[in-house]
Amino acid sequence: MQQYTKAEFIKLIEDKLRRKRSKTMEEATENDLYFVIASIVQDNVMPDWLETQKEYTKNRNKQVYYLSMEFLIGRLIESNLLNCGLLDVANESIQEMGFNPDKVYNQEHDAALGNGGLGRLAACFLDSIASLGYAGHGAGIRYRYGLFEQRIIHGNQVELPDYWLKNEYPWETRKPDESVEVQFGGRVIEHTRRDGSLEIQYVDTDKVTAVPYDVPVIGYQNEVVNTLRLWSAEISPYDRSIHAGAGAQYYHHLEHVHSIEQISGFLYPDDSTYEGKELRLKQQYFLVSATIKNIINKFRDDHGLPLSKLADYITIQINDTHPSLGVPELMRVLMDEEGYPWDDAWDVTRHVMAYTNHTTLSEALEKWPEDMIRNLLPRIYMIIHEINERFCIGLYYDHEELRPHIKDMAIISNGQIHMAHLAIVGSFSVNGVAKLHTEILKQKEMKNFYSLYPEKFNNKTNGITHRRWLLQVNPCLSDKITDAIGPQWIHEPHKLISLLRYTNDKPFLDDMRQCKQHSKELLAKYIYETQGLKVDTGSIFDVQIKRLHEYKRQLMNIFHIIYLYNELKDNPNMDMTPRTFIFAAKAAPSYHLAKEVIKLIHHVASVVNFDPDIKGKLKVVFLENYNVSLAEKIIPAAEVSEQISTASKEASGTGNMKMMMNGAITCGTLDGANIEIRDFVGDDNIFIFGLTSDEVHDYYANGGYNAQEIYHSDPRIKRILDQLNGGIFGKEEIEFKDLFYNIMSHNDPYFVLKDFVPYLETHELIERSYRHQRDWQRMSATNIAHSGKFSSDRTIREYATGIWKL
Ligand code: CR6
Repeated sequence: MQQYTKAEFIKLIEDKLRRKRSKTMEEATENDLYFVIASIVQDNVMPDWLETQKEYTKNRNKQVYYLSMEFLIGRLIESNLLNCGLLDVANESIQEMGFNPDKVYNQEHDAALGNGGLGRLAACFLDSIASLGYAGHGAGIRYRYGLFEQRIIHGNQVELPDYWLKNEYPWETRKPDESVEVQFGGRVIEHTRRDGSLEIQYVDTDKVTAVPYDVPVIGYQNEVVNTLRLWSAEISPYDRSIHAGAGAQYYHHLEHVHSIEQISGFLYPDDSTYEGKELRLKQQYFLVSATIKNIINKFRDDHGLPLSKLADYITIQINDTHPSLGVPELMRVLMDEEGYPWDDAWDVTRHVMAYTNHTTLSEALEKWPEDMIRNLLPRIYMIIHEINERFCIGLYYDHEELRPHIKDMAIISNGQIHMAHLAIVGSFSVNGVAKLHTEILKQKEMKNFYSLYPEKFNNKTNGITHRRWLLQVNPCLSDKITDAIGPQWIHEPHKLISLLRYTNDKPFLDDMRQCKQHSKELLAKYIYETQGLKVDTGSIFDVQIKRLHEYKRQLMNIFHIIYLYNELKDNPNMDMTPRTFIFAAKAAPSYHLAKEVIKLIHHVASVVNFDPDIKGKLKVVFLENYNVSLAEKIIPAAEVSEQISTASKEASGTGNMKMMMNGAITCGTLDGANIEIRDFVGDDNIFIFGLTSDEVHDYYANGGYNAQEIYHSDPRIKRILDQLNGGIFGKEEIEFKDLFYNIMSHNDPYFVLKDFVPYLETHELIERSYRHQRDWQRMSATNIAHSGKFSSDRTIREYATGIWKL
């Protein structure tokens, strides 16, 4: 990748400004600068992008396609500059021109094509795949509207559409020549040919054109550029010509165009719950059908080999069950379009597809009504039906021990299609995303499948790209690390472990502390600028940022804040290190209880932050519109990382890894990847509390525990709940009866009260530990040292060697 001096770079900016924006330097705005710098980067990567693709074809590399309904890529400008080796020169040039680099980069609209962890994981994976030089690409949907923009009005979440494409998106290239057709609806006609084989025809289908938009995925200073291909749904040229007409016909035509464009219209704002909308099903099929056509066309062009060899060259990794229609779709193409008999097509399919499971929450395990698939995708339905028949018959005859379980394992049962079952049966690998999660899959949720296919199941603990989540977001800390242990950690993040030698090194610990202080000040400034609220930068910055969900238990966090408030009210002179509790979270628009929690946080903040008795010892901050860019501001400043899900519910978590990498100490339950963090850093460097996953399962098996009893026996807890229900936090028009009754009448399904006292005691320990700053910094350094294991480079190497065989 070409490198430049500052003078050369400024000259490039000047030229581009003139050509692309018809402006001189003097007239340029921040937005102009952003745009021209992005297009300089884009120009710069083009040769490497073409070269990388050529190389892959020439070397006949095996390629992986990461198929995902979500890619939460956030802004690309800084990470692209960083990966191209141009970040420093860009920063200096921007400054020289009298602008602030952050403000220029902030001009890029966050691309929020994802809900949360699963989408962000996909983005981190792409970064690692390219940075490690693997031949791997992303395939997703170019939603015109990403995840909604959150506004808070009087403490309530309000959703606004996120029209991220309102300005030109400089990173994408439209490739109309590579468009493919996707068909919905219609009827299937079967003819028996003379030789007895079956010919399948589809008639009266709705045809949609899938147009690809390619975004480069730039490896870290290695000249590798892979592709994230995002598909957009458009009306087919054929439809455009035959339906054009006058009068009513014209309006029908417009409606038809609209219904097609809806397919890539918006991202479902749902996280971990199953949203049974037909449009969502259309989106899923649109993604898999377009991608599989594209893969097959390219495979033909590149290799000229028969498709029976597909699995030697291609793996399709399906990100959760959302793209699991890839299984019947590949079968369909192989049989109906390529003439392969069932057994051969099945053999290819089962060796191409690999499935990652990201949740065991039953409400999030996708099931589609049989009728919906039958109507929308008649041929796909026939194939799923046949897969199911053959699977169940095979179980019956070949696995007597599983006979009693056939109805639980079937792909189609009770009028529903179980997508996880389809994904397991149709792929060669099934992986969970953290050790505990994979164990739960094997021993509980997918126990029968595990006994049938033990060889398919494996674990790949999640990871995060340390390039974005340390190098880019925390330059101060990154520099200090490099000063201490040299720059090798950037290429080999496991080398961060050398920091263990510095856990008693005063100068290093001082440096680290200074960086944290600097990040806290930047965040405090942002809080002040956005909310007018002053926070004490000497207080403990305690952070919980993630989607709002009952199982993540933001409610327990806010209960603890109420508890501290009550303690301070009773005893205003109580000796306590000041605390700033920082939240950011979006709730699914129709998730009532989650929205109530947001309202409660705001309500508590409005009382606590302004009560003079508290003497500034407690502050509660809720930052609006959580997204990747906001996370980048908060994470470097975090000191306590709240990872407090009900054990067994959080498959992995990735925020836990990001905060650990920036020196925060985890306060968490034994859930998801917290367990592995604990295993690496040791009990002394993490604050663990609460029920274990086995205990939670035992309670569920025995009908839960008795929440009422805790309420009546612990006055601290009773006081908090009463304050919500008619007391100071729930008076008159503001009341939180639903939250109250969910605990009291529905028996606290996420064990908030059950874990509350251990949580509170853990926080007392945290507060005491923070007083010993040297020890705290030692813990912090130990966490950073071990965080290299949670780089997505490690995860991707495991996928590449264990599953993809690249
Ligand atoms: N919500 C898990 O809940 C995990 C990510 C990525 C999630 C979370 O624990 O870290 O996936 N699951 O593996 C789903 O989205 C279904 C998530 O982001």
